[in-house]
Amino acid sequence: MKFIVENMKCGGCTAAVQAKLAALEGVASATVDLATKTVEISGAVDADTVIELLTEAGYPTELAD
Ligand SMILES: [Cu+2]
Repeated sequence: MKFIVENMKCGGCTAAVQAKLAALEGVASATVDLATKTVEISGAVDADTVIELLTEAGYPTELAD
């Protein structure tokens, strides 16, 4: 699953997003790309759960493609 995550502006942001996702049950791996503001997630996790988690953390998120 690929997401577009707004508001990621520096390494601190990507680290925060990465940490949020790592703590989320069902996430096998999460790759955060600052340049393209995208996050690629694999694992058994619901897209809406990811969107809600990151949006509430201050990073408005939507599903890519
Ligand atoms: Cu930042």
